[in-house]
Amino acid sequence: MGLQMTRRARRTALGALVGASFLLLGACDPETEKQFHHWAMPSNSPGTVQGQDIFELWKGAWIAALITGGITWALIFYASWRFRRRSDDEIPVQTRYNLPLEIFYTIAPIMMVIVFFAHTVRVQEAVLNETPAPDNCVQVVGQQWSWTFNYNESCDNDNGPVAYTAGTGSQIPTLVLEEGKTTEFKLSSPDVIHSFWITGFLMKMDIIPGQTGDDRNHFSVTPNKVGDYRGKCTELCGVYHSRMLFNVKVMDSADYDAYMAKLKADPEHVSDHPLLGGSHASTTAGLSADETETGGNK
Ligand SMILES: [Cu+2]
Repeated sequence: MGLQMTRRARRTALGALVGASFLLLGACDPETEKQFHHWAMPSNSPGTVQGQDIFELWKGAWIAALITGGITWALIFYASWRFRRRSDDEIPVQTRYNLPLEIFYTIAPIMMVIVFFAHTVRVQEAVLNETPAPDNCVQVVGQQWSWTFNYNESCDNDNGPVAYTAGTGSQIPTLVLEEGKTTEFKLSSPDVIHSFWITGFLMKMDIIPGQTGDDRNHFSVTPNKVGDYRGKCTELCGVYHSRMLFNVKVMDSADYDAYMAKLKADPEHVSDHPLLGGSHASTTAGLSADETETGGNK
């Protein structure tokens, strides 16, 4: 019996050691280490004013979960040690009902869900709050299977002239944003539901086909850190869903203006109306010429 316990204890210690070394090994990689400091979020997050609220919510959820986990583990270990079997011919008192305990473990999770829910609603309100006058407006099109970004000349006129960039299945487009300025995204899809996600901004939103004008899903961001970010589609939207990547560059105002001036001077990137997919989806962007719409080669 004594020997068994020792062997088990030794095995447990070995397991803990292996686990700890995995953690340490992971922490050696600088990117992973940065993510540890960001509670497993991308190292360049939150990246926007609005993302800060989301980041705080995420951190709070982690802390609450860790406290709950700590208490639960402590109770498990305490109970299994304190009420262990002490000899071969005797078993510990068998308790079937404990009303106070049962009330506790019914009420406690309900309270937790209420608190999580309240904070989630609060942050959601803050993040989706309309910004009265955005500085820049971008009409984003997610189409099978890439992205088109229409930069409005004026936020007052969604149907007016735009400068645009469009990706294809084989070329990843880049969305350029201005640091310290609020950009409003209006999301359109000509085909199926996609989802617009800039990972470092900690915020994503579905793109629903059929929505037009001001009824489209939309939200605003105010990037506050110059740098490169990654974008993805997070709605399984077809065979080449995995190709729906885009890059995001946040630039200071001088660089942004220079980029826009260059884009507007290029006849291949200007249009007198936004490209919102439809007939454009298979020509302007989405597919390279040698691929059929269902993904095979022509
Ligand atoms: Cu998609």
